[in-house]
Amino acid sequence: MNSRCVETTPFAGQKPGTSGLRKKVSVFKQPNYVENFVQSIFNALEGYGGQTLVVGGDGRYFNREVIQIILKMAAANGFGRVLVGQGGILSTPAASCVIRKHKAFGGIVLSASHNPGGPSEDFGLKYNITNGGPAPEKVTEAIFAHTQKISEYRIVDAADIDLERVHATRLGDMAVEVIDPIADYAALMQELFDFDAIRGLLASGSFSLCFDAMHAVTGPYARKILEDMLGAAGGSVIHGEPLEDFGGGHPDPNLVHAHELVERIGKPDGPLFGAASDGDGDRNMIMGRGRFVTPSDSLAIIAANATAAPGYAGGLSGIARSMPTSLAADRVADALNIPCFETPTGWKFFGNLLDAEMATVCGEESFGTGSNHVREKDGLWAVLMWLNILAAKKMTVDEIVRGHWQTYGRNYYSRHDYEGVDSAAAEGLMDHLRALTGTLEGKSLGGYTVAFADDFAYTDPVDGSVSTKQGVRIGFSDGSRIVFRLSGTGTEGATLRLYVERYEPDPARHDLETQEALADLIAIAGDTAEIRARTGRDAPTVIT
Ligand code: G16
Repeated sequence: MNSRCVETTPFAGQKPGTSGLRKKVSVFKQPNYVENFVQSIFNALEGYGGQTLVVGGDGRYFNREVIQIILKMAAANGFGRVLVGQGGILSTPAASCVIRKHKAFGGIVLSASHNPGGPSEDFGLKYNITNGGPAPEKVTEAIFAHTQKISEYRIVDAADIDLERVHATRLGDMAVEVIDPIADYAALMQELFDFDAIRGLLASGSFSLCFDAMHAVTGPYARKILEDMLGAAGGSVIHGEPLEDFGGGHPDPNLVHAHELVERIGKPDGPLFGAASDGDGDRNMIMGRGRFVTPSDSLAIIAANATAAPGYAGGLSGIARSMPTSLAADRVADALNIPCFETPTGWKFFGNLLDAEMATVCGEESFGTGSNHVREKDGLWAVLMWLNILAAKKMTVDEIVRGHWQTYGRNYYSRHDYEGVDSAAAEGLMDHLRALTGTLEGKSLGGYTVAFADDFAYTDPVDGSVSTKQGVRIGFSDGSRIVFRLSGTGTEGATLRLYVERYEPDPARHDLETQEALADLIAIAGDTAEIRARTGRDAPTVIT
């Protein structure tokens, strides 16, 4: 088989963001664009000769074509074996599971997560390391450095591999195994959770669930695990067929985009439990009848009740949350007398803590929860954890949430996104806030006293690496916080994220409407950051 070196020149802007390289499909489709980035990944790695690479994606438009390119380049670069999901499919947590289980050198995951798919929408590509987790910053920086000086890439001339059936074949000297994308993941879930108890809950007749797969990758996983293995009624999984454009929808599991689920659960005879996941299956939204569970509360509640699941019966070593995630998990950690780590946004920052067994469960406000079972956040894992807790406690979602607030107090929490803002204006707003941080401490803003204000920086407790400029936080003396940062996953202009949180210990005040409860702080945030003047926006595009 002929292996060729192809001359190429660098593309500007192949810099991985919060989670890999995400761009419009039209950008990825430029000749050599994918090849340059994949070769730069390989150039940044050492010691992979003869080793195993895992490849799969969320099935979005362009997934199959890119997989064929990666297979041919992996063969030309000397990998010994590639495991690729049938149909080119692997959910992000399943890819992490396969990398770990088969002791692969690493993996390439194709996804733009919750961003829409299709010829005029988004595509993404990221590298995961041996522990199954997203490459840390030192690796992504090395990849970026290679993209800026690349002059050639290597590829074999060969026919495309048949991805549609599970089988083993070869590409030159490299073995290719097209694997069942669900089997390893489903087996892991069975080890972690009490499937008998969940089966009993689902068979009880008084319980019903609806899982919205949003025409994304989780559909086949959810059908297999929830319907086939656990006995949920046929049709419990909706939008279960993965489509290249997600049916034209926005595969982001929140109250805005998972509106059909929200409508179903709002009906008097609707399901008792509802959940949704995103394009690549790592995010989740949890609902019960009459109750939306914020991702921050979900993390805290999972941490407080995890021992109900056999895989966590021995207790947790610690909890980790991203900085903008609410402080609800910190209160659980205090009660359990375990540490709670505050990391920058991005699942990659949890990897070292999990590897060092300093944390067992992790979560982010951006609808991500997970544990040490893989090194990605995991949507179905969160759903199964909730079902396991519901089965063990024999309570409704609403009862569990209220009970949690009674014990720990409630952290009212909301995120306001201003999408598609002019990039220079957004950077200007952040610079303005950074300049203010040194001047705010002790001052009163709208009646709230500033306890601290800073630009969040993180020193990894395991390897000592430092990440700066991770978002501006303003904390008040009553425990309330406002946080500002720019998204690292958008593909058009800038997205300003404002995170607002207020702590309320008094159960008599746990039933306020969230935006009302936070109204003062939202106004303070708008004034302090000069959002209207600097962005020209009167209101956020999405509120979660
Ligand atoms: C990615 C990261 C998450 C992060 C999220 C939002 O999620 O893996 O850790 O919280 O982006 O990031 P940003 O606020 O920078 O847009 P996903 O699901 O998009 O891979």
